Amino acid sequence: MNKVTVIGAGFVGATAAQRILEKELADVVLLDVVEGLAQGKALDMMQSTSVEGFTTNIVGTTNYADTKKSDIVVITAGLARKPGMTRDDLQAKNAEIVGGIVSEVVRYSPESIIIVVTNPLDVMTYMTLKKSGFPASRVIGMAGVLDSARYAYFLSVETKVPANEIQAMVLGGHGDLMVPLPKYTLIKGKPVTEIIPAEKLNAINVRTQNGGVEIVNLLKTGSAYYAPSSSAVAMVEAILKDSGKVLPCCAYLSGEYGFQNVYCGVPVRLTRNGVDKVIELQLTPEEKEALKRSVAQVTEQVGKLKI
Ligand code: TXD
Repeated sequence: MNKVTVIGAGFVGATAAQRILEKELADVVLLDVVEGLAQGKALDMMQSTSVEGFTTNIVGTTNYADTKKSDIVVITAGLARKPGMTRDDLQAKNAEIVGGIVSEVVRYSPESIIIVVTNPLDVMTYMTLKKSGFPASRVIGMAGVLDSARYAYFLSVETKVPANEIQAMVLGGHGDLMVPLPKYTLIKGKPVTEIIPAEKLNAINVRTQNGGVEIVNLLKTGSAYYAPSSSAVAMVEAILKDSGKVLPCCAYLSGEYGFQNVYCGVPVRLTRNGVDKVIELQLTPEEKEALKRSVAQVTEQVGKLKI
């Protein structure tokens, strides 16, 4: 059986653990610093086995020894964004948290693939690469699947086409400057630009860019976790099943799209080894410019890291 460790037993971590269990993708180790939190949630999930019928197992712990030899480690630990708090406010605190976690992951699961979820996503993923010393193929961030899923949902509401028949594509950093790509977004195989008038489409693009904030403002405390956990688990599934599926992920660029030494949301082919290939789409000059702005923002934030 595959083994996936989820670090952080908060909203995203616990929901991701539940989805992995119920899909029977792997046995799960759920780890949190708060004594009893991961243990309690794991016990609760195990008590649902006879009802749900899954055969996978979950252990809750505060001890990294239990995470030994994980195939994948999903890092969700950190502070969540509160209303009025920007992603940037989170950076210093979460860098400290994620930095500490990465040392333990390297120690106990040196062959693992790390999926970073903690915000600010692109910066945390870059830091994880540098701290772990892992090859870039084994350090991936989750953002693009979520941003594209949000885009697909908004487009489905507009067109009344079920979201699972919409192939949405959003690139760039996981921030206000992310880049929805209408040309590569297909509704029943047709580019969305041929279906939705430009003005309406623009409004949907903007709503997608603010997708996280909209939910933070509604919830008042905490941030989104159902779609984020689904998105992280989609990456886990593609990797464990060696599917070769192309998903938009936060991946390391070494020349692709004209960028070097930076993490950015791009389509990647996922296999059992992690990122098998970065897929380069043909972008319009405007999209290229938007991607450049998004990457510049990430690079600026990375510059503030103490690594
Ligand atoms: O698209 C994306 N990448 C994101 C990112 C979508 C949604 C949420 N995103 C970010 O994930 C969010 O901004 C946060 O940085 C993380 C986790 O969000 P979540 O909503 O799960 O936050 P919680 O519920 O506060 O859970 C965080 C848990 C909590 O239980 C803490 O006790 C724990 O992290 N924590 C730790 N666990 C282990 N080790 C350490 N050091 C640690 N510090 C805190």
